[in-house]
Amino acid sequence: MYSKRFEKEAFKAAVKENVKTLYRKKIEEASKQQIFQAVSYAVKDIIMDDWFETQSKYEEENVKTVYYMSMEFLMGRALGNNLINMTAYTEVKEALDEMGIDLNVIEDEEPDAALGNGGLGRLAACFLDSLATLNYPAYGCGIRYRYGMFKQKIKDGYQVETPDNWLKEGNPFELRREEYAKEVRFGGNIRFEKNPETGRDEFIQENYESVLAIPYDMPIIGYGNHVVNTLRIWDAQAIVDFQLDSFDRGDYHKAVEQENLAKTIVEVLYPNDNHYAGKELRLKQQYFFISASLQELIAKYKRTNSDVRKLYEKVVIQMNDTHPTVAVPELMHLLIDQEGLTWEEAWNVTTKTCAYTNHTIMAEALEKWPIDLFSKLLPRIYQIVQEIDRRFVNEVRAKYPGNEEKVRKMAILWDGQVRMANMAIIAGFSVNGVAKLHTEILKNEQLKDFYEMMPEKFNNKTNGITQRRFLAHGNPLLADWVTDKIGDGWITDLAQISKLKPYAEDEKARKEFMDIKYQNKVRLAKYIKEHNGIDVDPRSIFDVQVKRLHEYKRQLLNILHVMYLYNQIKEHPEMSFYPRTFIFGAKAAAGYQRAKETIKLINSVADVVNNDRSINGKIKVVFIEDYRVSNAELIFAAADVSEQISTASKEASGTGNMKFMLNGAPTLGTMDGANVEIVEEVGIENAFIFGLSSEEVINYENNGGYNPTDIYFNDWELKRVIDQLMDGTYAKGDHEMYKNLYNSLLNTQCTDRADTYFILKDFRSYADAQKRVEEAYRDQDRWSKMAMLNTACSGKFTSDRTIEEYVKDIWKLEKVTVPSGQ
Ligand code: 26W
Repeated sequence: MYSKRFEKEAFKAAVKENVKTLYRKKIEEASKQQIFQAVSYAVKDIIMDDWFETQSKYEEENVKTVYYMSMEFLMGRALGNNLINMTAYTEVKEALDEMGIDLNVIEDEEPDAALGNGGLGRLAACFLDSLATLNYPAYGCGIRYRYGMFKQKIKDGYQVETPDNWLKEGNPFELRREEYAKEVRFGGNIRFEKNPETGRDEFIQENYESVLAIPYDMPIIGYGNHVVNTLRIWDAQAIVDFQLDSFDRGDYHKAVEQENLAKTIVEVLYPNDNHYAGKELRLKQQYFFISASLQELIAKYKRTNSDVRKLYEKVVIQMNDTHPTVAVPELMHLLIDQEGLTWEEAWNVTTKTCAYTNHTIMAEALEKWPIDLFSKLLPRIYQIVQEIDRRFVNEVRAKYPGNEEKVRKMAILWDGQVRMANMAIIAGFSVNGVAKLHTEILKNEQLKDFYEMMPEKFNNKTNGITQRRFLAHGNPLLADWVTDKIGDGWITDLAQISKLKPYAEDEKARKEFMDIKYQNKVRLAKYIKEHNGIDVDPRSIFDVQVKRLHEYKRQLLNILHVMYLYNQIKEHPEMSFYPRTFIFGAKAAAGYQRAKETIKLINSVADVVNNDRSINGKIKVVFIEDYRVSNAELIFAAADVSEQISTASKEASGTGNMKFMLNGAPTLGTMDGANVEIVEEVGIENAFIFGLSSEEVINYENNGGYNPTDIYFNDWELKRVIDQLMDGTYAKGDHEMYKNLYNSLLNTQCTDRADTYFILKDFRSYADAQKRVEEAYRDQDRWSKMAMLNTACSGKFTSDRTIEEYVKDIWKLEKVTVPSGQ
């Protein structure tokens, strides 16, 4: 496809030339990092024509565009993925081979763009990949954090966070777009004036602080279609020299203040996942990137369209959770105060432009800003929120006369707080959940009142993942095998992967499939040896749980079960036991005590178990340091078992579960989030399901919880495991080390309910499911069928399908074709 421009010799020459002009070096003298840079610049050069063509085509055809607003884009590395999507990976690999350079080694030089926490940020990245691949006009809008997700080091078993200076060596793929800079204002006060000419009320912000937002563009390459979309992330810069009132010029204090404001705003990604902390700086970040993005989007619209009252015909804004919800009042503000629309006109535009995705039902994740803080930082925006709220409350009262309970639940402003989810639902024309079960819980429980009042807004969009990164790039052996069997249509049409189903009955194919899994396990074993110094046997079952560390995800259940197995093996050395490697990877939010204790526990269990020769290596426990997108690709490819064991009802969807499935790992999980749909696709006989159902969990919760002490006293093996948290077994005699974990399970000492996440309640059922895993694995015939069927039935879980649904039901975009740049 790119054969003409991807002329091998020209590419090689470009790499050499880049090494020379960037570093004044010959290729033999250049470091690996320098070669990475040189190769990336050569690749970017090739991207440029298509990028240019795509954007001109969009402008020419004046197409409707989706703006995906997100505080997080967890992109991972760009080089390999770009090459895959340019369909040039093999050619470039060959070209570099001829120069004595190993592309894989060069890829490892690239830092992950880790501008996100977990699921929500990675989903945004998968969506951008799918949008470009499906020929849809789209922008991702976010923040160019100086420091992304922290790097995790494990010291003495504890997590230590270090800064992620991902821009240190420079980012070869980004483009700074100084010419699109925008001013963003904070604080001050609002002066109200009647314009004598128009007779309209005008609101003027005075005594504010401001920063300059400068966009950096990253190319988002569609697979084999010459489409290059844009991820636009904003950097902040002091505005002092830019546009201060003449009165302020030379004000040294102000200059320093604005310098500081600019520096702090984009300094760092908040590393909290599913936990709202209420920090002023975070609200600043939100307003900063939203205001800049909206100003730019309106300016862009006006370049080709005359009537801003019809903005919604060309623009749709998707709000990735409530984090960008300040877009609602900001759009109102820009339309009213700058574009001169009336309230009604502006509201009409806003409510036809904005849509909202909910990613969690966890109460502690809901963003509720103290009115105090909100109104001081964003005085004009706050006035608008008040007016939106006033009008909405009137509507509620008209619809439900005398029912103040409805107002209490649905108002935006309540109890001294601005409730962002309520604003997103009230102003959005669409509210979607991210898996069937999640959407049902939103409608019937969490957002029940809203659903009753405006059912037409609610819809489900089950999440998906991109097979380009998580199969084509991450698992090249399996990718080639699949292509060999069914052709390469799956790369852009994952539904075709179902053509593999018949091969589940083919013994030779099954063996090939398992051989590939084995080789991927060898690859991961090597990584583990290099990074952890632990020897693991690739013939053992690789049982993997990788995701953010959170109590509701129940890594604790997993490790308690490992402790239980270890006790059993010690007690009955003769017992038959299939060797298992339990692999964990997880970052804990820096201030999340129990999560950090869980990491320490996993590492301590690893220490004890891995070094106990008496168990003959039957169990190994590995905690992979700094779990992130780039090592995730290796991990999914090598997994035998996918642990998706959240307390039912708590995991909105999960997307890791889909990546494991695609790579042929059956799910060991609860009926939660998208696991429900995975089971629907693959059949319950090809998964290992256990535990309370979401109804059961919700039922307990609505009736004051349950009492774990009965279970504790009636199950001596489980009791022994829990007691081992306190008896020093895994703490070199220290009896305090895991007391927070112990208390969270049984006690009383904590403010919340004992065993909030039903770990004791689900323990036996989990242990039983684990037993079934072992039995199934012993039968390699049966296992290989299951594994292959998981891959074969994963078609639904491509983000391409998800994006087509967003387009059809919410965004209403048209596909645009881009001719080759040549
Ligand atoms: C304000 C603090 C905060 C930060 C992040 C609150 C909430 C979040 C995110 C919504 C957490 C998140 O990543 N949620 C995950 O979203 C994925 C994509 O939809 C789902 O697959 C996961 O189940 C959900 O936990």
